[in-house]
Amino acid sequence: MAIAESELILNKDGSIYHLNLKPEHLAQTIITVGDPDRVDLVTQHFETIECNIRKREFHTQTGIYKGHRITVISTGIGTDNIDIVCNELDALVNIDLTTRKNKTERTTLHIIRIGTSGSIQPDIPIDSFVVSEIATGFDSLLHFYKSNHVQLPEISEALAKHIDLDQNKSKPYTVAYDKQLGEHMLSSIVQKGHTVTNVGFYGPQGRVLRLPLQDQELNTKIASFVHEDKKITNLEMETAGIYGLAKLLGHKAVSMNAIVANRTTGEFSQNPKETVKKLIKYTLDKIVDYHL
Ligand code: R1P
Ligand code: URA
Repeated sequence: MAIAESELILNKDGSIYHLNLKPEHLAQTIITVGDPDRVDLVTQHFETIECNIRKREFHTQTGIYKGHRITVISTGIGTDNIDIVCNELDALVNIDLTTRKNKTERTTLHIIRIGTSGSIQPDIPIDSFVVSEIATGFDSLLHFYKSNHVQLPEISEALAKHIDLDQNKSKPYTVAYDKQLGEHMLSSIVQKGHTVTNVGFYGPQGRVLRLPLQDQELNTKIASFVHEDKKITNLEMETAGIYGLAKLLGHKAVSMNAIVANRTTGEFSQNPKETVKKLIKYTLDKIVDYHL
């Protein structure tokens, strides 16, 4: 059955609705970043850039780095945007946009997030790097899909119990990285972690400016949760959504976090851009030796 025009929306030039991309614009290796301006920080290392397309917060460039074709796309902030980016990227490779039908042969994308994050452990310092081995989402994105088979419910349930989750908040969901891709990203300067994906930057991450929180102990409780001898390491806003949708759609994903804030010491990086730049170069070179 062809997918209706209201469901798979194409622009007049045949590009997909929000991302404004056509299938030929996309490489199989995709780096996602939150900030549209960070796309140039990645592609400044490229030998060539074949396209530069921008609509709303979605800024895309595809080019060649050390002989490898890579697409870099900004997602903006939050898993609501991740829903759009993952579904539209997948449609570009796995749906025939002319017939509006699923292709019989599937393409697997390698999706690598490079983003900033806040540590919630004193021993994970600012300007260090974390690969999310596990991501737990406190948004509710994955619950809108049939997704039990990709989730790790024992972790979500134990965490919900440990923090005495308020019943008005959505149930957490937990998904792992692609093991092979994720382990390849490790080194002496990049450690594994368990990332919590929050539905906001302030209240949902326990920040108080002027508004009191429903549970002011939430971060402390999250930080003291232990699963198989491992603690939750960091907070950000996209990883669990990326991991969940990538697994459901048959893609491989990993999230690389540049720690710019330490929520236990109250420190913020003196030079977050430099830290992000280091993680970008590191990740690009790891992608090249993965032979994607
Ligand atoms: C909040 O400042 C933003 O920073 C982090 C969070 O996930 C959120 O998107 O990632 P980026 O630096 O990739 O945007
Ligand atoms: N991004 C987040 O989501 N949280 C932080 O504390 C820092 C970056």
